[in-house]
Amino acid sequence: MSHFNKDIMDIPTLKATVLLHGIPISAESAENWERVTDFQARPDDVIIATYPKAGTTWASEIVDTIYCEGNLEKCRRDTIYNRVPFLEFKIPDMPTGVEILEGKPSPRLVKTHLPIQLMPESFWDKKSKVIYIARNAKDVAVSYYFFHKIVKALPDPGPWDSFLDNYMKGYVCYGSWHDHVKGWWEKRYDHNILYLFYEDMKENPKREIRKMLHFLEIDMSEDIVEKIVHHTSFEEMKNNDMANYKTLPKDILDQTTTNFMRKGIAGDWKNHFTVAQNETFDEDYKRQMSDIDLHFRTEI
Ligand code: PPS
Repeated sequence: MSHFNKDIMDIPTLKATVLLHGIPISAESAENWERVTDFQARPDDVIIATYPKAGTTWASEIVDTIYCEGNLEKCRRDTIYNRVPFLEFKIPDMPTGVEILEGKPSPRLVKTHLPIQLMPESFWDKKSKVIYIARNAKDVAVSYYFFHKIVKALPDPGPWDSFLDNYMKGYVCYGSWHDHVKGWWEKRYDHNILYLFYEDMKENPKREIRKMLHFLEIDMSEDIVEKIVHHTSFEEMKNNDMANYKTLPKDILDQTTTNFMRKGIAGDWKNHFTVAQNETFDEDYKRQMSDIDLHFRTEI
């Protein structure tokens, strides 16, 4: 696990975060922490858990479309952040994720970026189902870098080189990618967890949607599955205002320079990592991931 001391909290990418049980979390969210910890789960809650930028919105749209039995009209009833509320979300002058979730009828879909050790206990007590999506560390780094530029609640990422360095050390909101993916992987058989990979979803979305359906114990005709594959493709979601976050005001998310739905591919890191950055990253990665049998594809 990464170790933090007080000095590192001066690092620019950790601005506006505080350490909660050793994990940097947005200071706003931390203010609401008791409500998050005490969150009352329901047995039929379905949680989409991810490290940021791993495909949360994609998986959320898929699961909501499954729950709407492929009725696209129904999927357009509201924005993705209202259909699948963000558990630990808190920014000024908006209802918190917990508040939105408490007001929702069952079955609720819940988004979270929490590392497994910070999940509210109630999810385990109630045996709620969790779909964890993991994405390779390099593409996440690039996606997270661009996201820092457009989301106002996160600090400016600074130059790419220093962002990458801080990311490798876990000095970003939600901490170390390595610890996050490993933590969820190690506990995947202790709870009701389906662990999937973004790259597999890109390679064969229908196969991965079938895995979700099996896990959720839902039967679905081939026609509807095909419809879900199409509706949740990158191009469709990019143009769907109920999924692309375009409904958020600019002072929360400013998509003028970069879209939230940016590229949606596996392997974009090659356009951003220098040869030297890649070597340093690979060396560090080997060290951090040597203690676990968990393998990612950085291209497909
Ligand atoms: S967040 O803010 O953490 O909830 O972001 P998250 O949704 O996890 O990740 C955003 C990245 O996922 C890409 N995306 C998709 N890829 C493929 N297919 C579909 N349908 C899709 N929807 C979203 C999105 O483009 C972000 O990745 P990058 O690499 O930045 O394009």
